[in-house]
Amino acid sequence: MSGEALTIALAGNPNVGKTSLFNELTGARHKVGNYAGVTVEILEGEVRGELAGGRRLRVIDLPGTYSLTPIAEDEAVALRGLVGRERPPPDVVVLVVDAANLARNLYLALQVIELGRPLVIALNMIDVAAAAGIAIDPAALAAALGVPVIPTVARSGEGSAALTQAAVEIGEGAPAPVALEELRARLRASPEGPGGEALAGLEAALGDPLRARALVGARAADTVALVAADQREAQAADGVAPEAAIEAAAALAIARYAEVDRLLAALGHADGARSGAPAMDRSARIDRILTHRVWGLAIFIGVMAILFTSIFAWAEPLMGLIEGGIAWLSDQVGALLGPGIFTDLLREGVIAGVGNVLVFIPQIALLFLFVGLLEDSGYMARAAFLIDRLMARVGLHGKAFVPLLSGYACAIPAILGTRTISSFRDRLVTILMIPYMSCSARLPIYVLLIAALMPSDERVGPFTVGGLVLLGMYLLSTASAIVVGAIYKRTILRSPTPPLVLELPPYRLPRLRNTLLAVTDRTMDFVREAGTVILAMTVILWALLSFPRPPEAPAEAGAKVEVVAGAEDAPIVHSIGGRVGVAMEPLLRPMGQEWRVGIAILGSFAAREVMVSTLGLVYGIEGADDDDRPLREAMREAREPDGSRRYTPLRGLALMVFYVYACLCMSTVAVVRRETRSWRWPIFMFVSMTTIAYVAATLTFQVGRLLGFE
Ligand SMILES: Nc1nc2c(ncn2[C@@H]2O[C@H](COP(=O)(O)OP(=O)(O)OP(=O)(O)O)[C@@H](O)[C@H]2O)c(=O)[nH]1
Ligand SMILES: [Mg+2]
Repeated sequence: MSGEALTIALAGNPNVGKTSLFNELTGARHKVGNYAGVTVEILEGEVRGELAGGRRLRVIDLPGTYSLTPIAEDEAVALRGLVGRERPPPDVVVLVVDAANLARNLYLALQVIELGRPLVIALNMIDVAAAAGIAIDPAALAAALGVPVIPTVARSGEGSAALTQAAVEIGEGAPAPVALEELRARLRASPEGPGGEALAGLEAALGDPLRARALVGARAADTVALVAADQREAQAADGVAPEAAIEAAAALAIARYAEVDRLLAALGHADGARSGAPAMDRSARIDRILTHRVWGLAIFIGVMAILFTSIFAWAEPLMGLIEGGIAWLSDQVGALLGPGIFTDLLREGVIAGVGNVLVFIPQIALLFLFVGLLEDSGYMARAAFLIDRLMARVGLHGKAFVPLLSGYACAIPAILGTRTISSFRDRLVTILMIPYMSCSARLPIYVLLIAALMPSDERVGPFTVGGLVLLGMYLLSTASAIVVGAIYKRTILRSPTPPLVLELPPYRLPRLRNTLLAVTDRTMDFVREAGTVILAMTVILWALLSFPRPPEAPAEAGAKVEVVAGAEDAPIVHSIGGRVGVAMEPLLRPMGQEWRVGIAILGSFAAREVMVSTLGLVYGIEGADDDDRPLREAMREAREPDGSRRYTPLRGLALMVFYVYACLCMSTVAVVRRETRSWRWPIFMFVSMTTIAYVAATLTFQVGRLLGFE
């Protein structure tokens, strides 16, 4: 055997465990979740370990799809990967099938058999099927379909070695079993009527009944370009009138369902596998409460309140520990290097800046942990269902809510996640809504301001004030996203409301190991960002905030800098950064902010977390050398010359509101540009969000003042 790589593609219905299997085979850690539409891009990897003959085995993981007639971008991506469009076609297709849902999965299996590509079936989730009392004999299924069937449990890796072996054999050209030829012969039978005639015409032109079936379906769905193997096929398919193609496709669908029923009967599953399995029964019982229009919503809000309260309570001790470590490090550096500019750079710039962001690792990790567990249990799909009623008012269906929810972690994968939405206008509305969702980069800002300025530990019933204010910020951002979506859907992006197609997966016990790995990965992303973007920004800002220093400052600097009361004596206002902050203060005053915050806002145009590191810098430079109080204490104790608090709870709230809305993430702007293929929408998004942020923060501060909160 040559050392040339063999490519296998993992295809299948959504949520059947393709990515779990991919991770198991390749050792990758791509995102897995208990809802449809997790994977929306083609993932690539290579099978671990030595294979017989020294052959390398490449694996590609495809988005889930219900059929080969795509109606949304993620399904089109799957089809492209399956037939080989941007890349060479795979040598073997491994169709992953949910053993507990065989009836529904067999339809796609027939379509893939029609495509005529070498095929192996992974009968996944046999543990779930067994627990539900569904007995499927892999040998019988293999005999009925004429395709090797390997039972697997993707979660534990059971069966993956047998699967790779079967895939390699088929990929190397093992002849198809006789039964497959029989099945193909049966599938060749043409339906009657005008659709049947169109199909027969195509068959005659191509000389291949199965290709004709695949192409007539593609013609009906307007995806000939994806399915046709060559120019001749494309022309022949284009020759079929669209109406006739649709009719033929419908007749073929009916024929496939009949074939599925025949297969199930042959397997002794005439009705059993079609009706609800016990696992679904149990899920349905739980759902009677969890998706109840009153109880369900109450429980959802309760779950979220517990989530945010625990983020505060559990992270606190760890946060203190990290703060202590950073203060210690800063002291060591000070003692070791003695006073000097370089020491200042290290202590005030690098350590104070980056350290102030790293302090939030516990919160970020906890948020990812909770969301990960909820996703893997299947609860997130219920949350989508609950919110669907609200979403229906917006004119979007629940499918949009899953990407919106993942916007809590980060807008970028969430925007890619909208590929599951079939209508482009609806997809665009969802893309424009996502940046309003509070991503994890906003969490450090909220936590800093709440911990510094509010009585965060006081209890309200079982919850803490800190947890509730945090929950409030998330509710505000979610509600704002929904309102914005409703407005767009009724104005610039008007289109009919699609019906809801939302699958509720059975509840599953989350797999802690998986979730912990994912949490580690995402937290490391955060740390990496702190070590690169934030570090670089911090050093630049440190320089801008430190120079020129007052003694060296030429006369003009001291002469007429527009300085606010109380700031005249602070050396930092002589620096370039300080002057910029002071100059922009008139703009900030309506929303209750002062120049230090202004500098931090400017810094956060690079990345939101820079806001926190910049404030850390400002206080580090301003403070005495032996002052290594945590930033939140420094902010809490900061006083104006007249003795009043520099930051009040109201000012903190206004600033948080600003950060709920402000579009301060250049990566998001870039992704929106890529996914919408125009500059129009990202620019629109940036301008509108920044304007709303300014207006909302100003309103918060002014109304709060009128009401006597300050
Ligand atoms: N019990 C059990 N659960 C599994 C098995 N394989 C996958 N799962 C779970 O099923 C859910 C879906 O797994 P994924 O690997 O994300 O499924 P997918 O097919 O890639 O889904 P999409 O990308 O959305 O199409 C996750 O909660 C997995 O933990 C299995 O063999 N047994
Ligand atoms: Mg997947």
